[in-house]
Amino acid sequence: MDSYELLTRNAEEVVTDEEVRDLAEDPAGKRAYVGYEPSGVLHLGHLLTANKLIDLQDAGMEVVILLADVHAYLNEKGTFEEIRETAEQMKAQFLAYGLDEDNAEFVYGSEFQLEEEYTLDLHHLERETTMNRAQRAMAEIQGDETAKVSHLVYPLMQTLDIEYLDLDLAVGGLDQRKVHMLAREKLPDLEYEVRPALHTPIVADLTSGEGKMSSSEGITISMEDSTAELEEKVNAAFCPPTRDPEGDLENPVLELFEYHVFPRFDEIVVERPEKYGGDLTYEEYEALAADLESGELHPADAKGTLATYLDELIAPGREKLREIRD
Ligand code: NAL
Repeated sequence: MDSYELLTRNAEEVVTDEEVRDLAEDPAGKRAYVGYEPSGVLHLGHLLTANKLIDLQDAGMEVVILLADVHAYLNEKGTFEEIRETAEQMKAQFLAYGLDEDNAEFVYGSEFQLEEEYTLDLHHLERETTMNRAQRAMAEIQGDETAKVSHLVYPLMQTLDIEYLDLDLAVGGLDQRKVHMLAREKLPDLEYEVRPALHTPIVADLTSGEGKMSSSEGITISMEDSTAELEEKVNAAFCPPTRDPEGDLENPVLELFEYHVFPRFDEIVVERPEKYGGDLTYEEYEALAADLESGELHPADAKGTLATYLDELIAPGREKLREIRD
């Protein structure tokens, strides 16, 4: 796979394609970031962007993982001490998941976000941005509760971080796109450079295939799940025999194969007894999706296989969590 393909595979959107093509010409040593509000347990949403970080490392880039403690505080995720503690657990789980430690830098937001120069730049951005614009940038990140002033400061700080961490590429889920567009619009006002952004897809809700998978409502799969819990969740998932169900529905089982399993394994084996046709082996997502559509692969076999591979992916992190908690 060439660098451009590695950088962009499974990306829902790149802004702009031309800028990312330039980056792919010579990715060695360039820096990409993802930021996370610290939480004690990683779930599939985190792992989707982590898969992209692994692609970027494979292309020779350095990745910067911002443990966004101040942002989590602004978004009311706990006391500062609680957030700090969950950030350490988060870092341990990312490394267990397979990020290459030699090409990954973990940074706490509070290491630089409380400095005088940063604060003055932030106030400058506050003067340049309407409340309406900041609120819109934050709409998909914040919960449903009434916006506080902290929710307006949040996207402005995320904008500034792109400059302060000296990055060449901003990575995030599609829910981060409005912040990244705000950054592209506002950083030039402070005479800072515009950087390209890459957005990963948001996986559909596991049981309905509708809307987005979320850790706060509905079901997600996390590093905390036992093998049995994981199997139970996958077995209950919505999986029509098509990749394009009607209306606004998606096939979450296929999405998990595409975004979580195939990027991490060279080959997927569906184990079946001889009387049901014997084992099936796939090197590419497309072939598996086509077999599900044709009826060659039964949804129940697809789910069983998905659970097995997801379990293998989360097992090291699950083990790490146990160690930390004991
Ligand atoms: C991501 C988040 C917070 C701050 C950031 C700063 C720089 C780059 C990325 C960042 C978390 C993200 C979320 N907004 O919703 O999880």
